[in-house]
Amino acid sequence: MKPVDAQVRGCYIDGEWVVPKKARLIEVKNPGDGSILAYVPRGDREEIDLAVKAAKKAFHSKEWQTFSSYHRGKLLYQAAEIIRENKQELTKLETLDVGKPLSQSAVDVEIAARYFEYYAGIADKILGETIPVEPGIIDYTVREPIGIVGHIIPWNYPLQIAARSISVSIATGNAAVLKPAEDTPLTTLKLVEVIEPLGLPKGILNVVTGYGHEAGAALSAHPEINHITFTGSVETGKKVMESAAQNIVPVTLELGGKSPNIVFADCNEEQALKWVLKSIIQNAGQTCSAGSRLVIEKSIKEKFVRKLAAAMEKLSIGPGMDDHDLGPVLSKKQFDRIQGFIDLAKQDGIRIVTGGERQLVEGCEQGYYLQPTILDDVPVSHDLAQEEIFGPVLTVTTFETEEEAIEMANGTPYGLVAGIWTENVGVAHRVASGLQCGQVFINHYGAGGGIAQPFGGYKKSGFGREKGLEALQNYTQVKNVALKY
Ligand code: TXE
Repeated sequence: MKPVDAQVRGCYIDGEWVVPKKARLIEVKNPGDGSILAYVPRGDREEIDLAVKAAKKAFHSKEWQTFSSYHRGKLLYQAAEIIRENKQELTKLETLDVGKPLSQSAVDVEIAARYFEYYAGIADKILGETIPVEPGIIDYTVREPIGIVGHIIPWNYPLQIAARSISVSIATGNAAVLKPAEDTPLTTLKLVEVIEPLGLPKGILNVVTGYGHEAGAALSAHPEINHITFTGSVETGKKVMESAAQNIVPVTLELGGKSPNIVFADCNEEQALKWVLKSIIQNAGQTCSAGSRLVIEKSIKEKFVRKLAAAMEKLSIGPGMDDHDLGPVLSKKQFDRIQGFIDLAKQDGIRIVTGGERQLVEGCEQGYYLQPTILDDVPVSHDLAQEEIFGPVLTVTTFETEEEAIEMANGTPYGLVAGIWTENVGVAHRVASGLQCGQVFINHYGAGGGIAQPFGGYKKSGFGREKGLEALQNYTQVKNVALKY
């Protein structure tokens, strides 16, 4: 695989690939074996400013203002086709950059293409309303683009989130500036490279690579952006919100979770086992919606956890390029963070049912591989049951009544996703209604594929919704027009 050549590619600003004059570079590493994949520019305030100014000029240009919604949609459909034509290369690049198994990266590429198709179809269906205020007045609303949207992208699903950001921004008629995560910028750059020939007006789409505290901070504090979308940690989300507040810029924040799978004794055990497992090992647990807490009815806990542990012990661990069940975690920083939580479990005498150790993989000594881990009977208030671990680590807590299950599920600062496992429809809907979170799956985890379903958090998981039609609220603003005749 030929790495992205930073000397040639650099940042994408105003329709040009530019390497900043200072040419300070960031090493991009392969989490699988620690090797260097590429170098990208360490953009900061200066490059962000150039990108925002280019976006602003492009947004107000006659070319963009007269670019019909039909043509925006058509271009997005073509982008989806191009993504599929480049599926192999994007898949490999995502695996090299993030570490996830090839089969999971292939799904990410398909989802990226589908975001473009979904929002392509919407481009010419962003409707206003007429409002019957009083006789002699015609009153209507127009949903207009918000302007320049800044997107701060995380490292765990970089291609999917870049595709979502670009497709919805363009569909709604905005201009975009993307800041990929410093660890995983390669598929965002590749995506922009492959769709470049479609001929978007210069400056409508820009990418500045760089560190969060430099390029990311400069983007969220820029006075000329009109909206910012951020996916990442609560701590960084607060900083983004504070900066945006200085300029009265609205933000959409997706800040992760501590999502429970609530398993009742009458569940379909086979399905529950399958999805509880999948939801914690997907992308080595580095997923905002990971099912990281098993909240289970006491009477079936022992048997269920035993079977779950047996299934975990059968999983293969190794480089994403060999498509194992579990790849490495992203970096030493992430590994140390997860290991810190496992050490805490040991220190506090919490039973480790399985896992809990680093997995050495031959030939990949510089990669950070972790055994999938189950921590039993974790008290609800313990840090392990409260904080996002962001690794393949599942905590187990038991309940005896439905009310207790709801209370436990809601008992963290987060509120992103929850799974409910029961054959009783009444219980399923009562529990769903009692949950304080943005998305509930019943007898599945991830049903529906995500693209058309609004996604976002309650409580500290953030606010605003990405995906689906709901996302259009963030990317448009409403103008009311009244005419007296
Ligand atoms: O996140 P950061 P990190 C959680 C997860 C993980 C923890 C730390 O628990 O273990 O966060 O990961 C940019 N102004 N999630 O340190 O810092 C940064 O460059 C503006 C959950 O990687 O939030 C990157 O592009 N931007 C999660 C993005 O923010 C800044 C996904 C995310 O980085 C910035 C990722 C600043 N001051 C981590 N500092 C999810 N919700 O899925 C950094 N960034």
